[in-house]
Amino acid sequence: MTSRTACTLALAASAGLARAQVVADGSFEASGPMLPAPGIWVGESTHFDTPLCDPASFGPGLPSAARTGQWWAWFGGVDIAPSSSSLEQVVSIPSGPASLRFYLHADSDRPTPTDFFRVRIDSTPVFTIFNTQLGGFRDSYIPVTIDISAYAGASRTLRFECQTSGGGYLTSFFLDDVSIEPVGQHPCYANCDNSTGTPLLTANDFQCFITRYNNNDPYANCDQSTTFPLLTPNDLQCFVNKYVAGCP
Ligand SMILES: [Ca+2]
Repeated sequence: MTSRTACTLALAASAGLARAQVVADGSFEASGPMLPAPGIWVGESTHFDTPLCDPASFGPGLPSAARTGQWWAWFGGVDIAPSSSSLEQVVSIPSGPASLRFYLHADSDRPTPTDFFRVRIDSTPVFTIFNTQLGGFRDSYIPVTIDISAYAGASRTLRFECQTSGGGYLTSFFLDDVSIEPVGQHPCYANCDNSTGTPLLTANDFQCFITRYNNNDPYANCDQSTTFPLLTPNDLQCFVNKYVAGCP
């Protein structure tokens, strides 16, 4: 092992530890610079070394960018031939309710639903989106939150995968900021600011909700909707209802 490789591995390890998260290197900043060697994320791609990229990898004219940092994952992006690509890592999900969260941005000029982006836990698909379902994902990164409580309390393989069919049509899915978070940090949902005083619910909770809504925080998906956009005026009404109902 060369000293440079050892240094890179040490940096990657410290980056993972610093975050202390279930998903290591969720922003791909540690794995990207390790190319073409496998990093914390293990990637496969039909036409490239890996789905991971940064601006220096592809030069000018990129259709997207990292949501945070310099690195993100670009699935698809080939119009002359079919493509298949994936990224995966083994995660140890603590017991209890848990959510998988990631940010997705996408584009496609294909009129038929043949290209898709899919998330699997072990072999089970937990999220699939086809190129004809992109909606607001075309405009910017949008957070996606998936209840993965059924997979908690064990080591699982978290896998993102994509298949596109080429033929002159271009479909791209861009991924960044993957995390797995415990659910239930808010024992009483309406107590957005996690205050402990009396009264428990105050105007601060409204302000807190609005701020998190504007930041596209999955917390603000009060009605637990799964269609896009995830955050709608229904969520504000939902929050008001929970606020009025009070906390036990
Ligand atoms: Ca990133």
